[in-house]
Amino acid sequence: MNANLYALFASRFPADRDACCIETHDGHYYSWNDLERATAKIANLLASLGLEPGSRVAVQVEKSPEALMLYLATIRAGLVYLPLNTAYRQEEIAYFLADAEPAVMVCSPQNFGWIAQSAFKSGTRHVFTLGEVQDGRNSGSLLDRAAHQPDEFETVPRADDDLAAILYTSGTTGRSKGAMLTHRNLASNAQVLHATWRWQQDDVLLHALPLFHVHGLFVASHGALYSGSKMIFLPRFDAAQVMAQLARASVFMGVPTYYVRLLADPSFGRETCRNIRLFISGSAPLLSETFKEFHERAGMPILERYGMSETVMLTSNPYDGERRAGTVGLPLEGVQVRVVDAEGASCGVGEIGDIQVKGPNVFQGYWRMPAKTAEEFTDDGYFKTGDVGRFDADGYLSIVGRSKDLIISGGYNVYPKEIESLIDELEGVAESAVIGVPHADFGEAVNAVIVLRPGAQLDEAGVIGQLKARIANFKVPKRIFFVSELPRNAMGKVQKNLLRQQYA
Ligand code: MCA
Ligand code: AMP
Repeated sequence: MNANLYALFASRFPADRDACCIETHDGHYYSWNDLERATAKIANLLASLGLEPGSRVAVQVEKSPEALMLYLATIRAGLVYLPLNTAYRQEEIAYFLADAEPAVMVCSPQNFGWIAQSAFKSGTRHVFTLGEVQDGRNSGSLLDRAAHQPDEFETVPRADDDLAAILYTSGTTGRSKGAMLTHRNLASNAQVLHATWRWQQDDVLLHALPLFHVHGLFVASHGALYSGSKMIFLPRFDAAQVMAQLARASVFMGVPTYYVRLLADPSFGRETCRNIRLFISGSAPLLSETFKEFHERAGMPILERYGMSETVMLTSNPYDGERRAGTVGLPLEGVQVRVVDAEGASCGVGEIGDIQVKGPNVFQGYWRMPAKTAEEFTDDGYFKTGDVGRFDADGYLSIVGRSKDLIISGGYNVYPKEIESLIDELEGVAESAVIGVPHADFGEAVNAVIVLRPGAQLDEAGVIGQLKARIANFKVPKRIFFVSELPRNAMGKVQKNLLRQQYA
C-alpha cells in the first residue's frame, strides 16, 4: 500500500469533487477537482526537475490556497516539504538554506532577488516564486511554469518512514534544528485527531493560522483535508475578519492570542459563533481567565490541546467529557505520555516532572544531528519534550513550566540564547539576558536586560533597530532595560527568574 500522505487524503476527498474545498475571504472558490489538478500540475513540474527522492523543497511564501497546493504537490511528488516563517530575514534564511540544502526554494516575488542569490550560493538549483506581484516583475513564477504541465499525476509511492517534512525549531544552543517528520507521523496524527475531535464531512473550518507551522499546516489543514471538509481561508488572523466569518464555520483553531483578541471585541458572543461546534487552542498556555471568559461569552468551553513540532499533537481535552481549564487534557489514543523525576522514575499523581512521549507521531530525529537526536531520547525510546508538567488523578496533564529556556510569544517560539548572541555582538554591549515577561496580548513578550561597556552610547531604540535588520520581528525584544550588572548565583549562572520577577 502507498503510505504517501497525499494518497491518504485523496482517498477521503468527498465523492462530489466539484464541491468547495477552499473558499477565500475575497470570494474565490477552489473545488476538490481544482485541488487535485493543481497539485498534479505542480507535482509534474517538480518531477520534471529530476530530483533525487528525499530532496527538500523549501518554501517561504505568503498564505494562499496555492501555497497549500504547493505543500500537497511536494508530498505527492515524494519530496520533502520545508516551510519557513514569512518573518524570517536574510541571515535566518541563509542558515536554513545552508543547513537543509534544499534542491528547490520557493519564495515571494518581492524577495526573489536576495533569496535567489542566497539559494544559488548554497547550492540550491531551482528558485521559483509564488504569490502576488507587487512591482510588475515576476521572475520564475511556479504557477506559470506548472500551467503547461499535465493535470494528472500518479502520487509517488512512499513508505511509512519516508520523510514528508522538515520543520525547523530553534535549539537551546541557539541554532535551529530540523525536526524530520515522516508520512506515518503526519498520517497517524491526522487520523487520531479526526476521531478525537469528531470531524464530519459537513464541517467548515475557518482557517486563520499561518501555513508554515504545525498548528496551521498539520493540525488545521490536515483536519479538514482528512475529513473532506471545506475550509474558509483568511490570509492572516484579523479579529474583525474572523468575527465576520465565524457564523459560517463549525470549527475554529488558534493560539491563545486569537481568543484574547476576539474577547476584546465587545460584540463577540453567542450570536457571532452560532454555528461553531468546536473552538481549539494550542501552541501556548491558555490562561484560565481566558478559558472562563470565553466559556461565558461564547457559551462553550475552548478545547485546549498540546503538541510540538517534533511530535505533532500529544494530548487533548475531551470532546464530550469535561474540558479542564489550565490543563492540556489526556494523551491521544496511541500516544504514550509520562511524567518522570530527575532519575527517570515515574512521578505520582500531582507530582511535577519532565514530560516524555512515545508513539507513531514522534519524529525521526533532527536533520543531520544524530548526536543531538540521541541526547533527546531516553534508552527506552521516549522523546524528552523539555516541558515540565503533572498529571491529576483523572489523567489530565498540566504544563507547569519548561526545562528548556524558551519564550512563547503569540504562539511563536523565541529562544533567548539566539537573541542574546546577537545582542552581545552589538558594539558597546558587555553582556545580556533575554527573558519572557507576561503580556496581555501575546501571553509572553520578549524583553532584554543589557549591561553596556563603559562609555557605550547605545539606547533602547538603537538596539531594537539593529536587531530588526537581522531577525524576524517577533523575536525582537519589545523592551530593553539597561543595568550595571546581571544577577548571578554562586555558580556564576544568570538568575533569569529574578529578572523575570523584576521586569514582570
Ligand atoms: C507579530 N509580532 C509579534 C508577534 N506577531 N511579536 C511578538 N509575538 C508575536 N507572535 C510583531 C509584529 O511584527 C509587529 O511588530 C508587532 O508585533 C505587532 O504586530 P501585530 O499587528 O499585533 O501582529 P499580527 O500580525 O496581528 O500577528 C500576531 C498574531 C501572529 C496574529 C498573534 O503572531 C500569529 O498568527 N501567531 C500564530 C503563531 C502560530 O501559528 N503558532 C503555531 C506554532 P512591529 O510593531 O515591530 O512591526 S506551531 C506550535 O507551536 C506547536 C507545534 C503547537 O502546539 O501548535
Ligand atoms: P514548537 O517548537 O513550535 O513545536 O512548540 C512546542 C512547544 O509549545 C511545546 O514544547 C510547549 O512548550 C508549547 N505548547 C504547545 N501547546 C501548548 C499548550 N496547549 N500549553 C502550553 N504550552 C504549549
